[in-house]
Amino acid sequence: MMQISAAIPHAARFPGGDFLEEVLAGLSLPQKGLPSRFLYDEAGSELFEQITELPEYYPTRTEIALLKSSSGGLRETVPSGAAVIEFGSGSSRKTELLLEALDRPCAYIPIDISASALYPAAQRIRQNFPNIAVHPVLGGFQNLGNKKLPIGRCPRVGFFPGSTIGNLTPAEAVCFLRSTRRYLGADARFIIGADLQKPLDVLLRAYNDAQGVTAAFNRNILARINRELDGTFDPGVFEHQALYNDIECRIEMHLRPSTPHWVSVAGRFFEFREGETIHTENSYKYTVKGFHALAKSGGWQAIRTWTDSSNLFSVHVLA
Ligand code: AVJ
Repeated sequence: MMQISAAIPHAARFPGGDFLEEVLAGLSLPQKGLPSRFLYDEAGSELFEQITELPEYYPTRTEIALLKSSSGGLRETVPSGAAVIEFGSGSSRKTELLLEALDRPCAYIPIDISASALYPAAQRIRQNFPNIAVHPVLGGFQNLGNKKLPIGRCPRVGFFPGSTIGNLTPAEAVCFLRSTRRYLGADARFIIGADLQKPLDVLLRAYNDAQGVTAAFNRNILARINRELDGTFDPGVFEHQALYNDIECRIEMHLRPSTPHWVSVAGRFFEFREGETIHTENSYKYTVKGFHALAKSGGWQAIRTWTDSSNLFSVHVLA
């Protein structure tokens, strides 16, 4: 059996690699787990868009309101003529607010793992902002390494909204922040949305919605494995679980078979014992202070922060 130390960060255990290898490795762990980016195939990206409109899911609408009300401040803190590089851009819904807030942005580089989300969004931005050069990059945002940016010497601003940073463990987030610092260069700005700690009932409702959209989003990864990797999961047997881990300050999504279960994936067998789950996603919740400390460990300094009046969500400009 593969021995994988819990001390090795998620990103190192699951480098670039293909879906098959990562699924086999993840299902071989003592706590079965799948990298959360695999939730976002075409169906998953579509389900996530539906989540953002649920009454219980406060992050999207709160962040949009914050981006609108902070537009003057965003313009002040980002140099004119900047290139916007968005990590995990998805449908690029919030980007338009940023592009409208900034002074004559020159380019937009959306980076996303889902082609079905990335290319139509890039096309929409091109149409709505004819003066901005749009260069979509298909791929994960975590291992950009030496990928060159096609934007010459304009000032750079990273954009990482939606609390996607909450999918990373703090150790991974620090690695990511350090690598974006190298990637974006000195004098860059980085605009990040981070979800905040709040009463448990609000958090739990946001990840266990009444209509079951989040449950469908979570289970979709099993259908994807069945389809793409010749898997035999019975998605109907798996319950969606979202719980708050108050030691790590994170929501965890799990899939839990309601009966003892075994499956095969690409000809390999995996057994689920009583109570065993697949851990599919983390969503870390920060305090403003905690997020500033994280940014500092990643080599950045928070120069502006906005929160809504109910303290649900925060938007930060890092320099
Ligand atoms: C896109 C990762 C920010 O963690 O809130 C929503 C994903 N998962 N409901 C989040 C998600 C379940 C979302 N992020």
